[in-house]
Amino acid sequence: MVSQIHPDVEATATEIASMEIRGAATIAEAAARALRVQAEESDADDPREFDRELRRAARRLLDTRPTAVSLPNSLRYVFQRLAGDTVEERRASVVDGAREFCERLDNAQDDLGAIGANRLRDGDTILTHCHSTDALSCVEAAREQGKSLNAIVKETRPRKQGHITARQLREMGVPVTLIVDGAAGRYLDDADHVIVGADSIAADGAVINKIGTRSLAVTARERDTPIVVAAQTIKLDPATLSGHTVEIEMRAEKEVIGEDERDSIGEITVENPAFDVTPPRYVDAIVTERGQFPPESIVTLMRELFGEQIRTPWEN
Ligand code: RUB
Repeated sequence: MVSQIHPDVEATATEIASMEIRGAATIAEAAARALRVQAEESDADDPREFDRELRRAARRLLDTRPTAVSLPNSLRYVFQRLAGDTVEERRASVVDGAREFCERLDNAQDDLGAIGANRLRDGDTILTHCHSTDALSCVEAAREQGKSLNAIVKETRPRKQGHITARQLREMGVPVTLIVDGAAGRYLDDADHVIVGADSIAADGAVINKIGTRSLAVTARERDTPIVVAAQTIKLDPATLSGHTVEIEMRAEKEVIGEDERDSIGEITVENPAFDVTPPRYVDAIVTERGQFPPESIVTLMRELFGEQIRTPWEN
């Protein structure tokens, strides 16, 4: 019998690949929910078939975008709770595991926000890049504490996620100045903090985030503007403990330039890396739900949470 991937899993995978579902935490939550639907709707009649279906669904979800480690971490969390002798027991364990994962994700973001908010003072100006729910959670918590903040928001070419950030900051009552990416250097002197999210954090404390984060961090360091990375612990990449590097997603050329415009220029190469790596020396603090850490010490937390043995249960 060929194990079936549920249409909802297929739809979630398509939406992650096309970025209708995007951002590391949102992707993680969608993946856990998709695995739950796969389990709930499975009509496998023996546990081995049930597990085979789950593994296929997990591989389909993993096959979408390679950089955000929150995706494999979310699947790993659910698989670690897979238990029982019957299909019904195994189904229940996945449903509970996925529900627990989503609850923990929400709580972690709130806890992280409360910690990050302590760094922000009344009247401060933040400068943002891309759109990060973890970073915005810090702003939201600061607003709830009654602090007034201003924001300079980088547009974030080519997909302009800065527009999402601008809209959400406005909803929080934060005045926003939107700038093109190249203007960041000029506006850094007006900023008290650069605050960004992360897709993955390596064992050496390097931060993998939206392309442009690295040059922003380097310039911010030159101006002595602190750079804060807001990242729940599901952004910690346990595979980097054993020397694996994080794959940087290369996206379609057409996100950068339309075909007609490209043809009018002549023969050119277009490249569109979605993420870059910011070395730990440019980062002041990584704010997690477990506290804030200098990037160089994040490895201790990573070992505590994941151990040295990294399992990939979907490969069996
Ligand atoms: C999103 C991005 C975000 C991180 C963190 O990239 O780089 O900064 O994913 O987001 P993309 P969050 O738009 O290509 O997915 O804090 O919401 O997890």
